Amino acid sequence: MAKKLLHPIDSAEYSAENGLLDRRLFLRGSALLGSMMGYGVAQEVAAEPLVVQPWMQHPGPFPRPYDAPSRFESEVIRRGEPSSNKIPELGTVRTPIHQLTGTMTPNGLHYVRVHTGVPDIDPAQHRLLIHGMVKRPLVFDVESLSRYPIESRIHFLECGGNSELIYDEHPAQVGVQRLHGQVSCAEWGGVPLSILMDEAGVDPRGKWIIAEGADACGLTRSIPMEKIMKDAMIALYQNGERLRPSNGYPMRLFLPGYEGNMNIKHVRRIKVIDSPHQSRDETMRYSMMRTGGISTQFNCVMEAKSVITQPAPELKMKGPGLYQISGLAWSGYGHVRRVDISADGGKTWAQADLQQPVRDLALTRFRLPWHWDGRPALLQSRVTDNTGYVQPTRADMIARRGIWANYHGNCITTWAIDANGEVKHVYA
Ligand SMILES: Nc1nc2c(c(=O)[nH]1)N[C@H]1C(S)=C(S)[C@@H](COP(=O)(O)O)O[C@H]1N2
Ligand SMILES: [Mo]
Repeated sequence: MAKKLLHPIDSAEYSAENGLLDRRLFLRGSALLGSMMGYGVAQEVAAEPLVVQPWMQHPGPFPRPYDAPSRFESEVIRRGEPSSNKIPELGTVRTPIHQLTGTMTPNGLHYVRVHTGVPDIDPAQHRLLIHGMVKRPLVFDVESLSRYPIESRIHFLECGGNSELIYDEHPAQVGVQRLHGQVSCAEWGGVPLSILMDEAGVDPRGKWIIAEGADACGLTRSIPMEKIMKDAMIALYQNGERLRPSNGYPMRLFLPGYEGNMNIKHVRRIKVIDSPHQSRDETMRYSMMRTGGISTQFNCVMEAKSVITQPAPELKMKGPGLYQISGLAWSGYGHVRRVDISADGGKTWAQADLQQPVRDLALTRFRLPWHWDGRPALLQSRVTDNTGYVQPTRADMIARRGIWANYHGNCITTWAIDANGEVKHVYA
């Protein structure tokens, strides 16, 4: 049922093969755009069609004290499963990134990785101890911490195991939520940890800290002192309200750009030490097996990555015509400098528009208009960050790391669109 465009698109508006258009086309809001959108999206009407609906005939209820999404949005949810049916409290729920736009993750949809479920912590009973190689061991509670200067910063958080399926030999037939949904972005409010460390008086030989959570798993990770003094935070707030229980209530360690696992939730103890502790989560887990049997530890920084979230396998194309390709890009090294999009499996590239402002260590939204002619296409996105790091192809990533690395899968993802508009994960 392919209709014809009322006005054919000027060839000058195309920026790469297979229908990728100029990134400024939507901004111009031209008559051309109107005629293109008219192509099967809006309905043309002959007479006034609006009806007086039941909700216009009676007042609705008074607003609830704490609101929840419309009941018609009940499919916009985190999805996930326990990692093993022997341990039902260990698992992950992922953010529905294909159903969101912009850059911020609503608190109820922030991804969650838990090793022993979500603890029910009474903030009045919770304490944070700073000790070890310090002059003055200190203990804080929520109230005393709240008297320190609070800062708010917008940052992404990504699990080191996000996108682990990208290492599989065959492309996993899952959607973008399952494949890449262990990344979220929020405005984290809290106390810069350097202030508390200075008050405790760190021994110059104290080059690392070990942080411990108050949940049953006793998760512990070693973190270099340099990072702690640079931009680490004890976060108390998430998008303006107190942290959600599953994201670390009442306080968590937040390390901008660092592997999710190191961001200890429900943090209760920070001990200054002189060398890494070699805890379970930095030896058995979160170390990366490389080709030749070498394993690397403390792969702290989440490298640059991008992913197209619309279209995605969960979102079937609705017939040929004009689309907006949209997605997320980020880098633990700094900020996104540019994102390029290909519709022909990486042969030709068009520069995407970046939602402003582009922030350091935060999710960045990219968008590009696309005229899909209804024929098969291979969509890819590729980010370049401000340090010049370019997101690798899958082949490059595997060549560098081997197939057993499991963590930090940050290569380019390919979505294959077939003539029926189905979107499928493939390797290009
Ligand atoms: N105390 C504690 N901290 C934790 C975890 C945990 O299970 N317990 N999970 C870690 C992992 S693996 C990740 S990816 C992040 C996830 O943070 P989120 O659940 O708020 O998204 O928290 C980390 N910190
Ligand atoms: Mo994680």
